[in-house]
Amino acid sequence: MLQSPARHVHFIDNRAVPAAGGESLPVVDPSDGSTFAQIARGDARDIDAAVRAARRAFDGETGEAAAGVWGRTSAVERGRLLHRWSDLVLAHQEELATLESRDTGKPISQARADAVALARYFEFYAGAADKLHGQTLPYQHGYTVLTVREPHGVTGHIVPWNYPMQIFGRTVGGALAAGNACVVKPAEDACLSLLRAAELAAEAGFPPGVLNIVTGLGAEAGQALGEHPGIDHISFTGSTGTGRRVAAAAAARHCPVTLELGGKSPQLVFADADLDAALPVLVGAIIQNAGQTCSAGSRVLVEASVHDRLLERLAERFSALRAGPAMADLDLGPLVSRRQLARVREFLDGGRTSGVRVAAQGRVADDVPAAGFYQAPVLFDEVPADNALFQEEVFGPVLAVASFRDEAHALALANGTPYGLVAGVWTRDGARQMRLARSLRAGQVFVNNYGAGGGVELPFGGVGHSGYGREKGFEALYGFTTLKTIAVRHG
Ligand code: TXE
Repeated sequence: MLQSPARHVHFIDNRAVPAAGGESLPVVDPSDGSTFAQIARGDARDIDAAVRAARRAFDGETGEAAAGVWGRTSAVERGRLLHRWSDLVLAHQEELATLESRDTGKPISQARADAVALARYFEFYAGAADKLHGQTLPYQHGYTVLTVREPHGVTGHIVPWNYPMQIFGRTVGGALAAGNACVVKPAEDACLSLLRAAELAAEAGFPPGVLNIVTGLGAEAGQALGEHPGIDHISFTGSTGTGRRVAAAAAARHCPVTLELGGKSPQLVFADADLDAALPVLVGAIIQNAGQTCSAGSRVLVEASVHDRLLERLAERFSALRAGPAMADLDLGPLVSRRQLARVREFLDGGRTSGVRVAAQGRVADDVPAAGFYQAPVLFDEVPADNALFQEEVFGPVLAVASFRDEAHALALANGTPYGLVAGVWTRDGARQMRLARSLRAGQVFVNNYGAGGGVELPFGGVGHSGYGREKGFEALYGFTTLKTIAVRHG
């Protein structure tokens, strides 16, 4: 059964399933503030139904381990299914992009790129599924010892609203390739593209129960997923506070967790850097998705001798930036929700009242609907290291610039927040590139580039308040499996 365009319900056992409680939540278009659809308000009962469906798929009706339809599926078959799903996503790129763009407010061309990235994740993990293997280990005479990588079983996935398709792709793609059955709780602010993608999974041939989606509030459906005893692994992307709660709920039953919790990622610009190459990347890294990006380059640290030159050029670019409705496809769209807009404005007010100088500001286009959640980009200069704009994740189009004296000062500033997700280094000095790459506290370091275009193949995740565990690449597959050592004594 297909979802109706305006009333969306859960996706469990390859079927559209209404909420047990019969309640729904409004879906708001951030571009004009209007409610254009409803989603099911899931609770613990819906999560339980989804986990049971996933367990049946993985364990089978009788519950013996790895005896269900999915538990018996070969790696090559899992790869083929992911390939088919990838093709279907590409064939429905415009539909998925339109859904996500309206749901989140992101400019349509960015949503199109996200749909392509979703297909790419499935393509990557399709190819990886039958290349994930253990080893044989040298041991004493008379023994053969081997390791096998086994799926956890049923994995839970809590997805945020900023990049629903991309984050769903990286987490569910890896989990399915490794042989798990999945229960997904998307963010209440952005579910629609994922509900449609799940229908395409069924069309691709994934058996019932292998991929289930329950929508609803974090405190209800999300909390219930984190606490459910039938979940064997949880992958969470979101805020540090919620990540802590999810990890605590999982710890109560020793359930492993992967946490990706955002950051306050710096880009270090040295006097010898190619400023022409750096400039568009510095701006793009904070403006993409209106700054609502976990890996947003939200701090630019610049060597004092080139500070004025760089700032002038950044200010020129910031002044030219325009925010507008998703379909107008300007530099940035609205923020995802009224709540997120209020949160960002609080940071802006805090920055101004603490005396930080606004060096430049972009504009909201003249004709935007008054009820949309628009915020013009803001460039702050010489932000003190103890200011909230320097320390905390704003998650909006707000860039903090600060200058440094030398390499040691740059490193101290860069590492001077509790986060550690991504860092960028701009310099032509090869030895400095490597020194900094090794001493920056971050899960990814980019030299003379930033983000490497998303890099499906590149392990991603953080240290400190940015979380632990790795998404993307092969590394994610290791996280979605458990390693078993088998020692056979044969004499
Ligand atoms: O995040 P939450 P919010 C950061 C960003 C943003 C801030 C707040 O700084 O401004 O978080 O956003 C689900 N048990 N990031 O409030 O609460 C929720 O339904 C289980 C960075 O939206 O972390 C949603 O699906 N789940 C980040 C998901 O958690 C719960 C992306 C994320 O919501 C839950 C998003 C609970 N008790 C926000 N409470 C990144 N790393 O990119 C909520 N959820």
